[in-house]
Amino acid sequence: MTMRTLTLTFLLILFSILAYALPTQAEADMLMQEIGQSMQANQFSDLPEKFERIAALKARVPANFEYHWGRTLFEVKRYDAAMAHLDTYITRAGSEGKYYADALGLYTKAKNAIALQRQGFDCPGCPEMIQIPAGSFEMGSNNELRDEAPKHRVTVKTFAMSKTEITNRQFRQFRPGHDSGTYEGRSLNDDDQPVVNVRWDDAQAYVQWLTSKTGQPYRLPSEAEWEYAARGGSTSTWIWGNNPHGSCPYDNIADQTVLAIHPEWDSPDDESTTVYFPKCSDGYFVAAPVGRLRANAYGLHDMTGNVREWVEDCYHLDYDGAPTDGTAWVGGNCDRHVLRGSSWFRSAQEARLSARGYGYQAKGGQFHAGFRIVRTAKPL
Ligand SMILES: [Ca+2]
Ligand SMILES: [Ca+2]
Repeated sequence: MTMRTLTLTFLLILFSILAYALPTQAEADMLMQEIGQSMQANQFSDLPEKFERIAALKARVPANFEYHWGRTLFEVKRYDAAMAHLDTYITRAGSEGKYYADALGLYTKAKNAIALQRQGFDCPGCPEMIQIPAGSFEMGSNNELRDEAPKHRVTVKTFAMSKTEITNRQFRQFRPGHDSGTYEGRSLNDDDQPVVNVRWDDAQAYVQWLTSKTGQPYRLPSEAEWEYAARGGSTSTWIWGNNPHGSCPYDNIADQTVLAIHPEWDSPDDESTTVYFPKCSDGYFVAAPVGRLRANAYGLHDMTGNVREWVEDCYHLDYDGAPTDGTAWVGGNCDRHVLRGSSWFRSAQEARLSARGYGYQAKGGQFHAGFRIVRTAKPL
């Protein structure tokens, strides 16, 4: 082979490499530029796939590439992946690296966020969430109350539910001026009492706010999810069993504590058909701080007591045609939304696990009704 042929062959190979390499580098540079602009505008959601593309191109990248990748993943709350890239940056750049201290700080924050998530929190101050396993159950009852019938089998996917009702403290992170009010001079407004005087759409606004704050898909529970979670596998009438007078360890409802203050509210004649006041004292006249009484089998507190709880569903007169897949029933006339559980102001009859109630959107909030939240399950 002559020198001339060798040179030509060399040039040919070089051009082939350049022809291949230049567009690759050009694409990487373009992506890098886009990433820089988005980061300056604090917009991170589209960036992880751009970093992945650049990595796949195997193009030349700036020294701080791994740091920016890690920071982006941190911002979109993919903490495990963020830690991996920050770790790579810290190892490669060492203490001389421009972002060394920042990377260490973010690494620690990501680690703490993961630990918090494992304990059931999506952010400091967020409601504690409990993972509810998937399963199926018999929803409703075939008693004399039409709206609980027909009893029907419902299958529910796994989800996470707040351990307690949403508190005034939690709600006021969203709406600082919210006032839950008083009842007969007693405060309903303490930080750890459940938020009340909220309309169904206030509850919706809260879950939307929490979703945007955390990036997690929060929502109100469907009525089926609520009853499934409240039962925790129980088929008894009440979470505490079948004796109406056993409520006090579990539920703050209207009982002897209330009658001691308002004996005139007693209605013994009605007890044959409707249980109003269990013969025990839970110690609370108005709303108790959440989580004070015994939890159910899933670790949820105050499901059927303390305050009534908004769920996603519109109120229908019975379960004829209700979904059986655990989703909310939202069609039809939706002037009323379902409220579940009894409250400090209501009876043991309404604390039955199958009992249903409702509230009118147009009539505003109630002084003994709040809500709790769920989020679609995610692997932790
Ligand atoms: Ca009570
Ligand atoms: Ca409740």
